[in-house]
Amino acid sequence: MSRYEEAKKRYEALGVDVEGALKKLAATTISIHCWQGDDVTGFENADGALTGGIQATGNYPGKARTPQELMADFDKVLSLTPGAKKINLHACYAIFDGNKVDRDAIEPKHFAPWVAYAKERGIGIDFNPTCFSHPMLKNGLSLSSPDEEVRAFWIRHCIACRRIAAYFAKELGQPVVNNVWIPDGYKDIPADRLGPRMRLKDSLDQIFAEKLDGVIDCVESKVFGIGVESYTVGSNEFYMGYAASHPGVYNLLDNGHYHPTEVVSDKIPSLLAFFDKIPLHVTRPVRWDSDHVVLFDDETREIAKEIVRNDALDKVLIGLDYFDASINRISAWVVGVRNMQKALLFALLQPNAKMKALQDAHNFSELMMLSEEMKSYPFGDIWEHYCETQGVPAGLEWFDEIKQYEETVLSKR
Ligand code: RNT
Ligand code: ZN
Repeated sequence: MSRYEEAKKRYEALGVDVEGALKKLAATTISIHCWQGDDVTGFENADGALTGGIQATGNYPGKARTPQELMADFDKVLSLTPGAKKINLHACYAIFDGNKVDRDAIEPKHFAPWVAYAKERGIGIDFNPTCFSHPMLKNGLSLSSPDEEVRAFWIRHCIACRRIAAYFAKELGQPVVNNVWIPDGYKDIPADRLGPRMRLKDSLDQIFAEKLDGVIDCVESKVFGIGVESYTVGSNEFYMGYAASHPGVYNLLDNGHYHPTEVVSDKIPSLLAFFDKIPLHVTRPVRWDSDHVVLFDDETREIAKEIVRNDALDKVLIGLDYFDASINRISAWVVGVRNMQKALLFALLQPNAKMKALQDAHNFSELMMLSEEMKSYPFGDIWEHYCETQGVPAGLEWFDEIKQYEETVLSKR
């Protein structure tokens, strides 16, 4: 009997449907952020420097500098990760071919090469307005700015982005998550906390006014950022309230955007009581919103468990959001994508019905015993089998491809 067959038997003895789990996993789409490939710089400026609102740290050689390089790198990621995937783009990844326009004038045609890329690979696209790293981000403010010229610019940008998202949806025949995140906030204690939020609310109302097919509108909150330590306009309460009162707008949860002891795994089953969709940015905050590579750690597994045991694989839209410039970027991408999928598989292989029954019977002794014993069940054998059936490297050998690509491609950049 193969290791897979043996492992399968052990899980089945606990009532786990292993083949059903693998089918569900293969059908679950992970939206992979394009910005791990170039430290969130995009293609607008030749120098590729971030100028405000967001930071990346590290200078590992070989970052993608052109659409062609980013697409080639992303192909490597696709070839080393199992399961269904989408590519998540930011507006700053527009491809201008010499006719650059400003962000408030971008059009679907500037993303036509991405549509061709996605079509050829049979994958979907998600999208994000880029409200950072731009001269119109004045005093660190965009959609909440008291300067009406600034605020109008970013409203036009976000409207343009929704139309581009609708174009992706139409071209690719699948819904597109369009996520608004803004860096707006204040370093020191503000005198007016409501005014900026009322301006943001008005901006969002204008942005979402047009009805567009196939666009899943999202807003992403944050607790604080470097330089905006005292006040964030788009707080959790603000966007939760906005989403709750605007059907069709969803509150995107980034697990780096809360106080360090708050967990997104517990927010998922709270939101499931009220929303038919919960978009996620899965990341790894190290002491703060540091955007480290997603690991197979406790919280990633807890997030996966809440998705799986609440039968919410079709309601929770899983996106990744991290950017580590200090290590091989393709390796960073692949580790995080594989870990998200591993966490989902781990969750699918738990005797979830049995565990729920133990909770309802208030048998917390057995529940603790069972969940701890499950940690050393032969999960790796099922994972390796899954990778083989998906036609991707199962174990350590995927890193050989990274090393080879670094030697032949990345080191030449
Ligand atoms: C920033 C937010 C946001 C960005 C991306 C690039 O704190 O998490 O989602 O990381 O849009
Ligand atoms: Zn995020």
